[in-house]
Amino acid sequence: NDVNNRYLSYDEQMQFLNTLSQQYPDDVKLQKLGNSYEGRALTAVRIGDDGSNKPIVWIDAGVHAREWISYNVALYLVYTIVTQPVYRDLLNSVQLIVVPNTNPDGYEYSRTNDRMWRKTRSRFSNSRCGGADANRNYPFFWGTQGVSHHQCSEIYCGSRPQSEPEVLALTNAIQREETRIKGYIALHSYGQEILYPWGHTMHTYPSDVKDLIRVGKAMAKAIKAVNNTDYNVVNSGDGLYPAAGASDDWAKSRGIKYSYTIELSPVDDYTGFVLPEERINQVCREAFQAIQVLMIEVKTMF
Ligand code: 0X9
Ligand code: ZN
Repeated sequence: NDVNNRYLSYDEQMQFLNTLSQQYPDDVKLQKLGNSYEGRALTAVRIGDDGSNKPIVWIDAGVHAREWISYNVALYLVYTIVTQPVYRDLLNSVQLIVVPNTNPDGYEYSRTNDRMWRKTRSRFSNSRCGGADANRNYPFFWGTQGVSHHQCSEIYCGSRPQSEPEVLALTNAIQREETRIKGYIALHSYGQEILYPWGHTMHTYPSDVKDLIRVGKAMAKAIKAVNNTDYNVVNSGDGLYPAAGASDDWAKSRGIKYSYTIELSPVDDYTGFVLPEERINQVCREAFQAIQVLMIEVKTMF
């Protein structure tokens, strides 16, 4: 398959998922969560959903359009866990929900017009600038720190929490099952970091931060075992920068215990967001190991 050696268009991504769900109808169920601003379907892939009450790990990717590697990591995860018989056991005790493309409008714009596009593609009347940073648009300490209220900014937080249809669809979908969701990862790039809450401000941590660090380090260790790549485990507010209205903080605020943002490869700003296609495969294999660690951690959480 293609997902580990080239970047796919949104249509190709959907095609890939459709084919997989036809080949594995019992294991791969596609669920439409809503539409993007420009009307593209936001699709969740439900894996190991056999109707029983299992803990859920929720993975979403590509809220920032230019972070292309995240889409491939999400699709590789879906493909690998479904096609490799060795993961059958795990899927019997944990359900995986993957939203491989949370910002399809932005992604297509990044592919065709502006490689460095980050935001959604929503339009505002009387403004020459469009789009909001969907990772500043979640309803938790919305609009407070590390955001801009100017429409032309790369970190414009939107006119109100959940102003972006993509964020509204995702928050609604997560809330429908939040009591069962024990792990959440937002896939981003770049930096090779596993970020844990809180990120809306500095020097502020959840009461169970020790658990978040412990599992974060286990994920980093699993990544390193693949090809000696280092990912640092850091608090997002202290180690990166405070930024309010991000999905990881919101997920944590809803009671999802293990909530992270992973900044995938590279670590250097030489290639930055423009990761060469030859490197897709390794990044996918590394992130897959980290996600497996999280699935194993939550499988007894009921
Ligand atoms: O700024 C972001 O949204 C993320 N970094 S990125 O370079 N991919 O844009 C980090 C978000 C970390 N989480 C919180 N600050 N809550
Ligand atoms: Zn990002």
